[in-house]
Amino acid sequence: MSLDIAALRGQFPILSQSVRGKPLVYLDNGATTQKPEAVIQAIDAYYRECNSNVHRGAHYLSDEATARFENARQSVADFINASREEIIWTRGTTESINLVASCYGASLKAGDEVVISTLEHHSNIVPWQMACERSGAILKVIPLQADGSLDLAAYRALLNERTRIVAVTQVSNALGTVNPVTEMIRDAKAVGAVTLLDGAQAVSHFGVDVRALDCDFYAFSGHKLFGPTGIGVLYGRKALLEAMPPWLGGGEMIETVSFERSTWNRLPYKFEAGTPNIAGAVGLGAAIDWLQAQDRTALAAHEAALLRDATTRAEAFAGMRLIGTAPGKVAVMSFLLDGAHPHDVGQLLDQQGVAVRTGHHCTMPLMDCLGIPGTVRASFSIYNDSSDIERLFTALEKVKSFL
Ligand code: C6P
Repeated sequence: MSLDIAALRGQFPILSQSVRGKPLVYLDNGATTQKPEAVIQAIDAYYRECNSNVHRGAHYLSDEATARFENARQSVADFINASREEIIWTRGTTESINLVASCYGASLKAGDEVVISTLEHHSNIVPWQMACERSGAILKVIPLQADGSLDLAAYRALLNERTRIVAVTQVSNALGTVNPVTEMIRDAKAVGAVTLLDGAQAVSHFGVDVRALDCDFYAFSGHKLFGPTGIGVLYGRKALLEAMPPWLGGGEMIETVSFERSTWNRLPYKFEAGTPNIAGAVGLGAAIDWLQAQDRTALAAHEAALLRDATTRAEAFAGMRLIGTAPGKVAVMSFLLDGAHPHDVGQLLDQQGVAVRTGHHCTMPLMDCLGIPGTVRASFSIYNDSSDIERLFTALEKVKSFL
């Protein structure tokens, strides 16, 4: 399959518009990706053709909605090599991690240890702080090296028989560092710890196989994977999900209810109380089916070439400092311009039609560790091309002259 990025980009209607009088250059893909026509149509078709509640109605529309909803779950399961019953719909990565921190975290005891890393997004820090506060467990943090990679020797030194959970991101949203998670999971398992991977920034860039990774939990969001907002996934190893108490109580998650006691539905419904985001699930299923039909190896190579090109230009750009230079990083160029606040740089780029994110990227402890208030972050996706990089650097030259 040969790559035709122009044709691929043409499938994303939002990208063909002008903003502030300039053709849009969208480099904020770490925050959310844009949606292809196939996803927009799947959501539209759901509402036009079969909007109904799932698993409940004794009528055609409900059967059809249920089929689309459950087919989407199967697409997710195939996408990460899990089984259907191990795929729980959530609102996104944040909710998925909170579910594990609450339900698996309920078994934590005083003196147990939870290991996270300096690279974590707030959503893989705060739920664990809350779980530790409830249980008396202790939070341990893997330190960072100068290039933005984790200090693996320090990680190994943190692990011991008290380590109950290791929860780390697969890819850093702020720096693009790809963590050696296979190795990290093996080390965690050697001390009997359960592992959770935050896959929010990984799934859109390369294939993920939860069985090969051998992780216990894997979390990601639909909206960073060309799907809609408000839908996400928690993968959990079946035996662990079965042993965990449910999270929210209500309809769907029960088998029987009496005023004396209730019993729980089978997996995955035990963790899906209430009417789910049906259109969201259908949209995410369509996004995954669409992505799986692309040549992902070629797209990953395309993204890597974009990052190489951008990095080479950045290194030659006077006054620009790259933040995070770990080998093998993906799709993110975080930087600072001498004497300029990231926020001002972002605003001046926006005036030229270039969308980036600025600030701490919900990684305040990481920024503290780096001794900076934040960065300007250009994050790339499969539909970006060399003209976007060209426009970014032309705009940055102007920013420099303004400041
Ligand atoms: N990062 C960014 O601009 P939600 O909001 O639940 O879909 O995803 C949270 C989340 C968790 N982990 C990582 C590694 C993430 O990057 C994110 C979201 C966005 O970097 C918005 S802060």
